[in-house]
Amino acid sequence: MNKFTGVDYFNTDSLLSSEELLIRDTIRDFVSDEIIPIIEKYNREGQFPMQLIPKMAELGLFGTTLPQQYGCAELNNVAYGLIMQELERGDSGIRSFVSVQSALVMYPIYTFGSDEQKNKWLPLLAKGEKIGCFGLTEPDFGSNPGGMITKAEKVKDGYLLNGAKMWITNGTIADIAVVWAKLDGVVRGFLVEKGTIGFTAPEMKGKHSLRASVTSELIFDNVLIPEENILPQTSGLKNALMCLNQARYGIAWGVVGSMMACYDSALNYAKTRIQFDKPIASFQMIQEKLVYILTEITKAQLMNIQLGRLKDSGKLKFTQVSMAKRNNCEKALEIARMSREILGANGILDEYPVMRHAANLESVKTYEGTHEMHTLIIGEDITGISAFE
Ligand code: TGC
Ligand code: FAD
Repeated sequence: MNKFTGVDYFNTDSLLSSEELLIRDTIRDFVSDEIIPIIEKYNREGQFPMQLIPKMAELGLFGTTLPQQYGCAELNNVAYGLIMQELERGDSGIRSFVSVQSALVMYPIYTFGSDEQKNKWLPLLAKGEKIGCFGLTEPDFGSNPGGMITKAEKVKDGYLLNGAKMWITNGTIADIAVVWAKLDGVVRGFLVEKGTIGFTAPEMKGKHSLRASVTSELIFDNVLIPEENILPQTSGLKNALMCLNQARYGIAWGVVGSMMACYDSALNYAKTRIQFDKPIASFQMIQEKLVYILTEITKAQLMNIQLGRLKDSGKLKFTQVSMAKRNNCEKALEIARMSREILGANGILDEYPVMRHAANLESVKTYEGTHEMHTLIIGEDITGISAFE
């Protein structure tokens, strides 16, 4: 197979610094050498490749933008985005693992945690010696997390936690769960450690999507959380939503990796597949699809770079993140389906990555806020009128 050299019709590389390019290329090689050769097997078996965790830690992929004092790489947000893009070219499940560890576990501990919590957990999470998960969604509250019924009650030695979370990435393999629950009606964040009495995290089975990622329920049955495990700076749903911004930002970049993988596969296939005595790439309707795909990749790349520069300058609005997440996930799924069409019957085989990406992207379009939720978030921003209810 030819070495993947990227997709860059508008020379967007010229908008990146030499350090950003070096980081991108390092992760690109890691994905080509260590993820792509094994991912179909793990996807088929419904397993997460745990052996990648120390290698990803060594590459500085956990908590990438956080300070070096915690053992993190302290890179800028564009570099972080490029890392997400390259990982998702391998598989959305691998990018999900890194997203959750970085954006949904290390970020809230760093932003809302005490010094003790930061010093204890961040270095271990950066080294991949501990794995985290993030519990917001409940069986009956997905798009509307503010309705959550998981509840914490103040008791003598800490807090008693009761309730359940569902669809939690990494739940079963996590050492620490960042769990959102209502305390006296106010949403607060809690660190729930594996092995705490009354806490279980069974894996959810039967997924057709994100098969190389662990998805779990979290069940809390009178779980006693020690006083030192509440995230002290949390005081409302807004804090959980701030974490989502970090993860949605990574997804907006990540799905461009899926787009590139599908485009690369479809273009190579179209140039070599002969029908009616010609390569199918010579037919106008195939070319139209390839041009559409490349145009959407280019638009997403340009959007992401500006998104990243805004984030690095501290000017990014969460509604702008919603626009990028909404657009790029929708286009990535469309591109995966179109690429599958170009590959004809071969497109359904796991010899090619497109069907796996298409299946994964169904989840990616849904989690971190569905397409409809992001439409309503942007709609509210531009009209001043909430259409949620
Ligand atoms: P609402 O009244 O709109 O907002 C409450 C307060 O929060 C503010 N806000 C945000 N702040 C920062 N970032 C954001 N993204 C924010 N969105 C809203 C808002 O301005 C308000 O502030 P204030 O000062 O006025 O109080 O809240 P609502 O209860 O009406 O809910 C609407 C909302 C935004 C929650 C809903 O639209 C939404 O986003 N639903 C989607 C839920 C979601 O995305 N869940 C994700 C779960 S985690 C996950 O999926 C991980 S996937 C992991 C993987 O990669 O594998
Ligand atoms: P629902 O909220 O029930 O929505 C169903 C449909 O109704 C959707 O199409 C939705 O857009 C639409 N809808 C809802 N309300 C409205 C409205 N007002 N107007 C118009 N349409 C509406 N959550 C976590 O907390 N942590 C995780 O780590 C995590 N990982 C996940 C991993 C996977 C593989 C998946 C699939 C999900 C994960 N989630 C996680 C959960 C995810 O965030 C939710 O699935 C998502 O927020 C949507 O919630 P829901 O599935 O309950 O759909």
